[in-house]
Amino acid sequence: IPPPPLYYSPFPTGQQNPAAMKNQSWSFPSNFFWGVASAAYQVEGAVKAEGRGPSVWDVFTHRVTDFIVGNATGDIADNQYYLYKQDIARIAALGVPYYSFSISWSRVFPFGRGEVNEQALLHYDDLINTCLEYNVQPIVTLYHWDLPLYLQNLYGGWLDESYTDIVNDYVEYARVVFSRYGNKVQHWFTFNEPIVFCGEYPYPENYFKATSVPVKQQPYVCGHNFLLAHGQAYRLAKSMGINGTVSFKNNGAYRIPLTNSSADALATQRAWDFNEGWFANPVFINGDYPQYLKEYVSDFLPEFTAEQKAMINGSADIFAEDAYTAQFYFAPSNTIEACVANTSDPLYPGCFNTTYTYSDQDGGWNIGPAADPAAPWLHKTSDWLPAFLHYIQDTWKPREGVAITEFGFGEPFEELKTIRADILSDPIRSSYYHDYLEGVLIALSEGVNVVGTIAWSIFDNLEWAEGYSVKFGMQYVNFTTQERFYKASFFEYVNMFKTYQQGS
Ligand code: LGS
Repeated sequence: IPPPPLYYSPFPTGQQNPAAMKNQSWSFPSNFFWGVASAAYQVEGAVKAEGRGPSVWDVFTHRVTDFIVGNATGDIADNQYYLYKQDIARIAALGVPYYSFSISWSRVFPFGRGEVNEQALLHYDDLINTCLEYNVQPIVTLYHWDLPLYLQNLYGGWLDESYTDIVNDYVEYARVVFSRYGNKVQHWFTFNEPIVFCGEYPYPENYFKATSVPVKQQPYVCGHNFLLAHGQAYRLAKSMGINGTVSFKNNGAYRIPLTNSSADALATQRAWDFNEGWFANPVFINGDYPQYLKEYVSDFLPEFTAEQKAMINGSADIFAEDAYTAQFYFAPSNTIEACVANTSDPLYPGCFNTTYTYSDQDGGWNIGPAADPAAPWLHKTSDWLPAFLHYIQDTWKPREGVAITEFGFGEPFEELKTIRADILSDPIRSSYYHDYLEGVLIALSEGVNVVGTIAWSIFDNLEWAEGYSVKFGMQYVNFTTQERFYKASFFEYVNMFKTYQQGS
């Protein structure tokens, strides 16, 4: 276990006393949950260990050519399947109270359905119990994109047009996990970022069973299955009386009209509908898809029965948003009528255009919009984040508040300097976390019910199609030796809570 943390500041004078910098009118409530995150395929490794079955990501990484930067795989990744005890000890040593991770479905059910693999459950028993022994509360996501390969080939996975097989298999998996850990987990997430696994990753025909669903329709079939599976899992959890909140992780960006024209306002509203609203309106408003989805892609949208609407409506306790950044929106130059027909991208049907403005000092990753001629007031994350949190609360009115379940800073060419034996400096990520949490504090002071923040990520890991080329970690990992090193941003993150959380 490493030594107790010191305070490291990204700010010019170097180490500072956080108390001296404290804004007295800000605070995190005492029950605010905060921690760090990972996901099974990105960190576990051990892909053939103890009866794990393959997932679609084993195919993406091993079979699909030119898809993953550097032909990287998750075969070993951070080897967390074996190193979890030290990993939990390292976060506990910094006083991190929550660890958010996902469970691998194809470990628990190597074929996605059928026999449960008890060895996998013994592993997760120990992972969860180790967290609890260290006083780190586990937060569990059931599905972070690693679909058991067998189900992809059996009925097309999330493209299952019966809308029953995939839903039933998922809900059965959820039942096994809920009944094993229901009383040990304070926050459950059924799914991570449906828009990503439904829209962003292709299922190349050569590698999976061919599907009869046309490409343009695929995201909407997948999204429909997601909503049914999520809703049923939520109802199941409640009927089992499990402890803890149950929600799904939605994702996106704060969407800002580029100008104050009504065309840009409309384009921005369409973007909300095609992104967060696609899933949030059914779950938080009325059990049904938002207006612009119905208007523009009605041909692709399956319908819910009245019973299904009632089941989906209200099926989340908190609104969980993975919120990294903001985007400007402007009206497309083509006519709105043509926007669906004109595009080959099924997910973003040309009904709005987007632009990011980056602060480019870091080599490309956006750390929040830099000043844009259209919005000269916007310089950093804390300028837009409170508005985003207000927007979520006002639009979707979650019963138990809003949580930011991922935020973080990805660095493509990360150069780290040693500042102490075990600590490396990453000043841009440090100021990202500092500034972002100031945005959360401002929102709290303005009355938004923000209930938690989870930083992505516990350490560098397999960044999906980017392989190991983009680093999001608050710890650096030497992938040859599997040694971990804290980055200074981790201390910045922790110290914001030491400074501002009531009772800390
Ligand atoms: O590792 C993933 C992280 C990294 O950044 C994680 O598995 C996902 O759940 C999540 O999508 N993650 C993520 N999202 C950032 C999206 C930022 C959008 C801005 C893109 C600008 C070019």
